Amino acid sequence: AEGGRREAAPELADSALRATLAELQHGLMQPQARVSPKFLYDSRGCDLFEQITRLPEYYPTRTEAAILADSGPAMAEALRGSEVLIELGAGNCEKVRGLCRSLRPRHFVGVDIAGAFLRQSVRRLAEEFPQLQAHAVTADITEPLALPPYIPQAGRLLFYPGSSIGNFDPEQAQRMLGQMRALLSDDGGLLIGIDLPKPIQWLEPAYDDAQGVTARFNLNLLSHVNHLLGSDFNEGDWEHVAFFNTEHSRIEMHLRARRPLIVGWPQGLRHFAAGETIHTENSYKYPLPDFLDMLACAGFGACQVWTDERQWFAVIHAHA
Ligand code: AVJ
Repeated sequence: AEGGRREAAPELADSALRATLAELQHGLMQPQARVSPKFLYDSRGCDLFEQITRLPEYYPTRTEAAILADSGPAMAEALRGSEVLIELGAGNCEKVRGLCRSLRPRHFVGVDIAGAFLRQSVRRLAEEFPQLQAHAVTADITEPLALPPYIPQAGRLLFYPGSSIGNFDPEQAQRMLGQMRALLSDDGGLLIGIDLPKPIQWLEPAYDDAQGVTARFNLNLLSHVNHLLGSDFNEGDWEHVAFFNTEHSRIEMHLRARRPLIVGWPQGLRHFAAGETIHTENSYKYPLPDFLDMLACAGFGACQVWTDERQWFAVIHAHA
């Protein structure tokens, strides 16, 4: 399609925009084209992800919520003294409410790449918990994270729920766990949710639901990329694909070209053959022992694990 090219995202700062454009272009020009899953989360993407968490097929959110609710008192005991609750990828700040109630921390820090959405959620949380000093930090948590100097060092609990760590390949996940450990002094800890391996008949529908919400979520990435890059992707030219890659123990999401396509943007273009894909997301399902090894390698100490009766999902507290 011609004539659809716009100026690239004018609201981003120059250097951030240059880095984003370089990253997008580089991924799109690879033999197996790819776009990072972080580009799924523009404001429409955040709304669609919230809808996904309520789908009957999407078990992770409600399974984790049930674990957090059912293990409440035992968990609160294990997490005693956590004065500074820091949620990575906080999004709508929905999951942290229970912890705010049971732990009564003095500070909450929400960290997320989607700044405007985050600030709104943090504002709502602050209204609900008037004693809480609530802060919003807009950051890409894959980058080494520096927290503002007014966040106390002692008594930090990092909260990384939702199996978001599953989006990263094992090497990067290992690196990120190391970065998390580096944010903590010896009295700190990490509370992390991970999705566990299970039969494909449950895994695949969770990422390819009957109502097509996940398909819209995946396709929306193209509109976000158009906005950032000034490209001329048409959602209608692409099809949502999700499957479990057994060898790597991960769900893969792709967008598949329905016909031969030429996609252009101000600095380049790419031909796609019919059936060629853009890889948009991995969602790793780590066996629990493997993940506990990764925590130990990152320098974490004793771990306590809570899970559901089917062992579909685990919430792990790792001491610094
Ligand atoms: C937010 C990364 C945990 O991998 O399950 C949901 C994202 N992608 N449906 C996941 C997602 C498609 C989700 N995480």
